[in-house]
Amino acid sequence: MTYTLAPAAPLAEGEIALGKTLLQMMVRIRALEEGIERHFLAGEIPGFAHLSIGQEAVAAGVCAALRRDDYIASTHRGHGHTLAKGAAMKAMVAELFARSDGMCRGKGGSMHIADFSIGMLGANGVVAGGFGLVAGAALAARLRKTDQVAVCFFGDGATNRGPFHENLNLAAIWDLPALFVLENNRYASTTSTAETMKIEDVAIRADGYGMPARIVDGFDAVAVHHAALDAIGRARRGAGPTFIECKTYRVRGHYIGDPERYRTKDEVEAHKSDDPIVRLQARLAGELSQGEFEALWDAAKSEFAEALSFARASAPPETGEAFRGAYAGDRDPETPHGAFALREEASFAPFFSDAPSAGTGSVH
Ligand SMILES: Cc1ncc(C[n+]2csc(CCOP(=O)(O)OP(=O)(O)O)c2C)c(N)n1
Ligand SMILES: [Mg+2]
Repeated sequence: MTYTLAPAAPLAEGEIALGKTLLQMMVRIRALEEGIERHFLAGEIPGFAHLSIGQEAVAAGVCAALRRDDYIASTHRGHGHTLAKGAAMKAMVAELFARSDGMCRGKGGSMHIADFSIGMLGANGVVAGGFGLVAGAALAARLRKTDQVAVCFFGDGATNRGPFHENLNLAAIWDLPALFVLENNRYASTTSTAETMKIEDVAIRADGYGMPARIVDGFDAVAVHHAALDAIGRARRGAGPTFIECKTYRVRGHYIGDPERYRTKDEVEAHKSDDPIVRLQARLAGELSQGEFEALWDAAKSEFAEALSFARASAPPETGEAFRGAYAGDRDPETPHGAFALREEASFAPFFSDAPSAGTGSVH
């Protein structure tokens, strides 16, 4: 099977408002990540941080097609997905600063940030770690008979790992309400996909599982959004999962501080004109003045500045916080062993109505 990449169409008249919304989200993501970059380099953010600069159209386009109660699972490069799913920037920045007012009370950081209240199941330090979460969330939605949809964001590198194949197959045979969104930025850390795959379009892998796939221009937020809307509508109707390959490029290094010895400056430079913000601004030209565009930026920068003050004013977590949330159920951080007792007492409803009761909650 072959897939073609549809060229970007001019914005239809009815798409102006959508275009502005997507542009605003991409500007917020960019302002957040440029801020993260500055303060990481200043030594204020511990751990690692991976930026999605250049790839914002995917997060903005897909998440604008989702409801608050839909689910997403993200990657190690998840700031854009998290913000676009509806997270508060100040809770995100405080989390990256490892502070008690952070989204995960300072224990998750950039790579393990999560907010279940908005269906954000987590960024993930494990490459391909999101597939099982998404298949599970989609199966849960089906069994609970809700019409929620679960979206998995992942990179090209993740498609060479086992969980990709196992979960695509499961999602396909069970017609799960899932969407698999590949951000093909042509690199997995320092390795070009040309060295790890014999194929140009990863989308053909979906065909092996009987799952429909599409390839979209991942720099075009509107095109990504339309592809996501179709796929999400399909999933909600019970028609099963879809695979979307977004052709994109990461303009920054793999992580902040990456010396980038595996690609040339010219290659990166050549992609600058693909910038999804520049491209959408150009397409909105007659409808968005330079002043309005600058106002979008000013608002996003002020939002980051407020988030920064919030993070700096927040205290580091207490030591006992380390035990909170480690096991299912609520627990007293002073008596972490109580968590095991809670687990033994818990009894969960079986997954399938004809399955025997799981009793203690262990389902084999
Ligand atoms: C299971 C596993 N193997 C290796 C790593 C180290 N690692 C972190 S990011 C990364 C590259 C992932 O590439 P891709 O999936 O294309 O995502 P991208 O970084 O391009 O967004 C690797 C190999 C890891 N975190 N987890
Ligand atoms: Mg990649």
